[in-house]
Amino acid sequence: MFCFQCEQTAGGKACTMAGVCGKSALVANKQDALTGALVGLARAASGKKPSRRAVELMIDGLFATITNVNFDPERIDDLKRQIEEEKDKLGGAENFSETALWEGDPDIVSLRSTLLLGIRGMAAYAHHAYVLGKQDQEVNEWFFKGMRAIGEEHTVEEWLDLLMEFGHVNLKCMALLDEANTSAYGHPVPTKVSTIIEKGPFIVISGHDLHDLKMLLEQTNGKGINIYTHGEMLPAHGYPELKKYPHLKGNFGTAWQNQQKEFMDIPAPVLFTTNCLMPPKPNYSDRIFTTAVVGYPGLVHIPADEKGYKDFTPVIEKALELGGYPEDHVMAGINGGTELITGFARNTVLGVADKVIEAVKTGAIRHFFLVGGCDGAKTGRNYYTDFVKQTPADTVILTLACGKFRFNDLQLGEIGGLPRIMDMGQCNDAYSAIQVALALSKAFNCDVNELPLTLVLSWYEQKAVCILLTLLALGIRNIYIGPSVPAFFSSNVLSVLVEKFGIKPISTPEQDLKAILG
Ligand code: FS2
Ligand code: SF4
Repeated sequence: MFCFQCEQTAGGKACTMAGVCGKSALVANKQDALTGALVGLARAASGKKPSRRAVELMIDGLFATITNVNFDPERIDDLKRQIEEEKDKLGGAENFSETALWEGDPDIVSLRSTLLLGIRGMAAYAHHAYVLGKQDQEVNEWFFKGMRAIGEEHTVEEWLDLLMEFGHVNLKCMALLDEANTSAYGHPVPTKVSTIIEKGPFIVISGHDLHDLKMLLEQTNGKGINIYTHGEMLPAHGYPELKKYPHLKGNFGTAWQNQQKEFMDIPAPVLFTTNCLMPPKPNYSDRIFTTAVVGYPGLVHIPADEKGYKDFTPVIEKALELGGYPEDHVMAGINGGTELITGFARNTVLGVADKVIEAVKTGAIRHFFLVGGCDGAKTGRNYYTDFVKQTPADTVILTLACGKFRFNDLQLGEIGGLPRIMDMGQCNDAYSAIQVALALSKAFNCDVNELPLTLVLSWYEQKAVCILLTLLALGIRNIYIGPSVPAFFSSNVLSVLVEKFGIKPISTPEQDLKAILG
């Protein structure tokens, strides 16, 4: 096996024996073969219109290879079989050799991998949008174009052009998902979220898929079962059409890497709608359920029927059987806080744009930081907690994705009635952050790079890759990135990124804050 797609890759280089994430060599090799088959599907579709099924298989095949999504060799085989069926319907084509994916000149491997990993990330967003009935032709076509490109030779310049083109397409895909989520559930509003788990039966729902949450809320309505979000599902509390359910009670635990500790002997089932699933420990594995493209051998999987409906009865029965905690159970955040606040997506922030602009003009707000991205297990990630703690009182922290659990329970006070930490949502809500930045640059009549705004990003998996490529394609410079530089950036590719875009690996909070604030 060879896999270097995530931040925790072995030795900071590559997993070659087994994945640090728990992915076996068998599954890694099958995922490579699946990727080769997706290139084959893209080749077969060249000059033709792929069916809706072919598009969805392209998306789901890519999504299934994202870190911490699918560990089940049989499910990967089954996906590949279906993809090849669709490929044959399109007249057939040769698959790309799976070993060729990671072989060749180190710079070319780096560029090809960056594109492939970005496309995998975008597939997750396209999946969430299509289950809500939203597709975009340009985005769909680009999956095929991009996967064909993966199987071809290109010069360094051509690869860089492809990466920038992809960045723009991913912005479209994030816009599509934003449209899908907000048209289905309304625009998020600021919402306080409790971390106290009330006594009685409950279900924990993890991952990013709001449609799955909605179906679960409907099926548990009036049944005496409370629903708690976990990880990236936290921002769901801000959506009017989801928060209206009184049994959507609060949030359970922190970010994904703590699940093996937090789920220990949990008296409730946990439903994983997407990443980040870790191999479950025996003391709770009977309580983990998967759905959509998530998979792990031995876990109960809830499939969708032809119309996309899912019957969550096994999860509901498990919740009633386990019964929940006998008394209210407090699950404080990393810093001891028991109340979180979310819902500061673009509509809310732009709704108070006048206030924000005024605060900048009067100097009440000196600087904005977007401290966002993935969480992970590395100790170096304390950087993000310390960074936020050390930001001066006249600065605002916008955040998104699961990295926020490092600091979202801190009480940092307010500026002019606005909290100093504003949770904009999930990783895909980077779209909201981009819209806010563009609106501010318009209001101040300056380039985005001239705004008093610095992006301090943490990465872990491939959605961070697609977002980074979008930011670069938009010309956003001087992004801080950590906790480490991706293993798939060769030293030459990294040099280009540093030179062209001013990308900066994080150092220490003290040093970086000093450099940013002068
Ligand atoms: Fe966190 Fe994991 Fe959101 Fe990533 S829950 S690292 O998938 O996409 O962010
Ligand atoms: Fe290793 Fe990450 Fe790949 Fe898992 S996803 S095998 S941890 S590089």
